[in-house]
Amino acid sequence: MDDVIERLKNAVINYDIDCVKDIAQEVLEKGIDPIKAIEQGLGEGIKTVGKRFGDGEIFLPELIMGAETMKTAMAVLEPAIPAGSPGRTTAGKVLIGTVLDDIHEIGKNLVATLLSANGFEVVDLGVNVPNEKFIQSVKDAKPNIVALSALMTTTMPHMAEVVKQVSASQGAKTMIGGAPVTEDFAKKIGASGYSGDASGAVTKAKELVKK
Ligand code: B12
Repeated sequence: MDDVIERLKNAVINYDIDCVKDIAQEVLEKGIDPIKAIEQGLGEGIKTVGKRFGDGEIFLPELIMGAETMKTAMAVLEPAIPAGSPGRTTAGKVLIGTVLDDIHEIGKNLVATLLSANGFEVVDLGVNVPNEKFIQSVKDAKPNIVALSALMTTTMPHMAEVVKQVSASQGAKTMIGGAPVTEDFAKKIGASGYSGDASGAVTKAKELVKK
């Protein structure tokens, strides 16, 4: 792995918020793909922090510091993600949000950024989105795809409810993701698509708009 990506990962693990911005700048100066740096550097770092939190080795303040460190670097790297060719027709419209009672936004934002960069029009409803808001927004915005993110096993059931209602109304295709979400769960609740990462979400979205 590139030394700079390794340093990005370690900055998140060590909550090194002072240095992380400079390391992210270095990524861009060296011409390293920002998506690779986000996924292999920041993403791997935050997974380590999450595991330590889950194992009881660290507590909420440290978890928050790890997330803030990641967000600081994302603010530098995300704008550098190459956009699709300007002026071309949109690849489709995606309504995205994190489900009710869930405030995790980093993965959802990354998916939204990559979708936009690949020519999709993205309507981002934010986090902690009530099921009814998703349903109403499908009616208002008429997206091709509704993309739902959940990071907690306790909030995944909201996905099932939104998918059920959107499918029943045949208003749009549905795509789900987030760390605890699996392909099996997606099939079980009848979602049209699933991906375990942001690049895969773009591939899946392209497939779904063609269907
Ligand atoms: C960062 C983080 C936080 C931050 C969130 C900051 C923010 N602004 O988003 C803070 C500190 C605020 C936080 C709070 C909490 N957290 Co937290 N958090 C995490 C952590 C460490 C990383 C999540 C993350 O950002 N990952 C990086 C991104 C890039 O990855 P990702 O989200 O998985 O997204 C990728 C894919 O999943 C996919 N994807 C994501 N969304 C979508 C959507 C679609 C449509 C598709 C196709 C793909 C896709 O693409 C993304 C890019 O590759 C995880 C641990 C983990 N392993 O996930 C715990 C974790 C999710 N948190 C957890 C918990 C318990 C909490 C708290 C309840 C803690 C507390 N006691 O208060 C609160 C929750 C509050 C709430 N109501 O939501 C638990 C959940 C356990 C469970 N029940 O399932 C975890 C698993 C930690 C653990 N091991 O215990 N958390």
